[in-house]
Amino acid sequence: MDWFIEYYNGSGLAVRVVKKLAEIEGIQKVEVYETESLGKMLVIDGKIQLTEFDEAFYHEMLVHVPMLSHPNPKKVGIIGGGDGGALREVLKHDVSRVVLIDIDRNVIEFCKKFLKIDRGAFDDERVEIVVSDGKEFLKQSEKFDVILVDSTDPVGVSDTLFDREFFELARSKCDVFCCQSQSPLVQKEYFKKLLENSSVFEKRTVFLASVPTYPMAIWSFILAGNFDFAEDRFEKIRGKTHHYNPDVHRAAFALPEWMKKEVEGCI
Ligand code: SPD
Repeated sequence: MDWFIEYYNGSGLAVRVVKKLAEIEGIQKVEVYETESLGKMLVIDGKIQLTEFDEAFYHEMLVHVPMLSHPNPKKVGIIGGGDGGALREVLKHDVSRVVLIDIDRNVIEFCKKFLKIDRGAFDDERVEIVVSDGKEFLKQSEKFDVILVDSTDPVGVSDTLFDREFFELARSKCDVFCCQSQSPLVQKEYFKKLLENSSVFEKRTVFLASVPTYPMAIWSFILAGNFDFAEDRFEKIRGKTHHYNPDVHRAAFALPEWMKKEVEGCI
């Protein structure tokens, strides 16, 4: 058995792999592995995007925190998220239309075939899939109640989803916005760039989640726009989540001292 190792700044995570199930190289290198203890694992351009073991930790926080911070989300845009995990979670809500915009068709096709974490979400009649750059799509798109950004790291094809122009567009196209904002421990420069660029939203904040297979296991998200936690709406999804609940939602906004210092002056 081999080890898959993802390196960060002088440290990393080693995962024992049983076998590689598939690999394709197009605009990104996409790999799916069977691992010894974390289930299937999706890797894009050498970075772990998800494992079956902990993908719910990430996807449920990315989705349910903003979805329960909007009074009645019906139309949702997901930028990135070609693996279908965020899509699966959005469909647990009473939505009428979800548009998933991913730049890489290979990710969608591969995940549908080898990963299957969408659990049928790609075939739901409320869903439209668009293969496009997210920023270009937003320039001509309809308005959404909620926009979620489920991207890879901001190197390569995701780059355009991290600049100021993207945040300005997103602000004009939704009421509530949420993006993954990288590791606040080992990817500080990306995190700060996102904090700065998201300042185009009058109101925004940061929350955290533990995602064991992401760099240093602590992941950050930015929530922006006209958000307000409507806790009573949790009743509609009670029993359907693995990780998310209202206590976890509230706790996610409690920032440790070292992090408060990081965001000081930005929020
Ligand atoms: N380096 C890990 C970046 C992970 C953020 N995106 C994950 C996509 C999973 N849907």
